[in-house]
Amino acid sequence: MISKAMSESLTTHLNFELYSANQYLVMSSYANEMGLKGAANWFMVQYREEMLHFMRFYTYLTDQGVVISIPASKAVPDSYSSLLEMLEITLAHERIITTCINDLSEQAVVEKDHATRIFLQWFVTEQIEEENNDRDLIAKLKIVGDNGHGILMIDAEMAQRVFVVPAGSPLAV
Ligand code: OFO
Repeated sequence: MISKAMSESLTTHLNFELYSANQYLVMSSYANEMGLKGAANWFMVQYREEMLHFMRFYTYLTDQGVVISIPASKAVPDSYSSLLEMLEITLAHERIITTCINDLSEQAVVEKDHATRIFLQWFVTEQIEEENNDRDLIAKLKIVGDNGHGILMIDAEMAQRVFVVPAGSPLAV
């Protein structure tokens, strides 16, 4: 059994995951238009991961008998000055998501809702990887600065990212 307060908090977060997916889909499109096909691939993989995160929350909530709600989603920015700016926005966003996951975990502990606490554990670990990936790319982009050759090398690295469905994931998208 899940409390009304916990299900409302999880539903709010489910909508953040959807916003994350939308944000990375727009960034993929923007990177493609900049001629950075590798970055477009990287953000597309990120989009697909976020849709899986969304589906994890969806499946958990529906398994708990909760009907989800999806209010109108906030518009995603669709103009960026550089790949570095896109990744800085990505890292700032993921840090907010980490705080949300920690707050949800805290709420689960306070409510003695161990099912939700265990469900959230996967996300606690996932956020370490998410932030680390972004920090890594930001550091490299700062090293190369405006050097086009350097940016293209990083773009080639971003082209290598592959979408992998983790074991036990709900419907892959
Ligand atoms: Fe990018 O994070 Fe979802 O959870």
